[in-house]
Amino acid sequence: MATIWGRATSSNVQLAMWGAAEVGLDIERIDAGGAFGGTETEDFKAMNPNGLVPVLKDGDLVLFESAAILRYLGAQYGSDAFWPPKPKQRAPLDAWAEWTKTTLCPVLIYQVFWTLVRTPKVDRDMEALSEQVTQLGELMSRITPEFANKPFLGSDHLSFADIMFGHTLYRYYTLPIERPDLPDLAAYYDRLKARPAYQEHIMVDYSSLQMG
Ligand SMILES: N[C@@H](CCC(=O)N[C@@H](CS)C(=O)NCC(=O)O)C(=O)O
Repeated sequence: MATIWGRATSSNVQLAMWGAAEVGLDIERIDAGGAFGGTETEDFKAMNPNGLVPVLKDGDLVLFESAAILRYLGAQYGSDAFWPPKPKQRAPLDAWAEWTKTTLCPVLIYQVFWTLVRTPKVDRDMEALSEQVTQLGELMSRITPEFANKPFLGSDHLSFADIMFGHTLYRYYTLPIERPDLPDLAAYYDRLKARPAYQEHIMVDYSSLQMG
């Protein structure tokens, strides 16, 4: 059985766990990070010198970085739909996966979510937040045409790109922010919410992270 270290409230852990579930990998999760600690030990640092979660152990392979973990799971265990073997089919999906990690997540997670959840009310920069929320809506509008004619991200079937992008939507739709009206995106989110693995690994209550 493979193992992932990381607390269930971490979005990066969530995407690794959801990916593992969708490729059918039998996996156990060990709480680490946040209030659970355990990431500063020598043993943990030997697995991830950054002292961050998630970390995957699969046989003799130990891997950190959630995106690398997801791509490994896809390549090693995914179906041809989840991880298209032809680079020319996979690369356009990977473009949106990479965009999610490098363009969307910095705004959604490290700005908006961080301000509204992980920052005490008195310290929140509401002016900056307003601009970030507008930017976030623009980014979501940018990817939404991908769902106009396909049920999943650029595909008729769920792929690794849906794991990378789709995991962000639970936070996007549950944060108390204004959102542009994007029916195709909302319908896609409904399709994800119907999946048991999404319910189990992504729709995780994050109120324990909330600062007053
Ligand atoms: N780029 C890394 C970022 C990992 C990361 O920042 N993990 C956070 C949780 S989302 C963490 O370990 N924070 C410290 C902690 O939870 O103790 C990845 O995608 O895996």
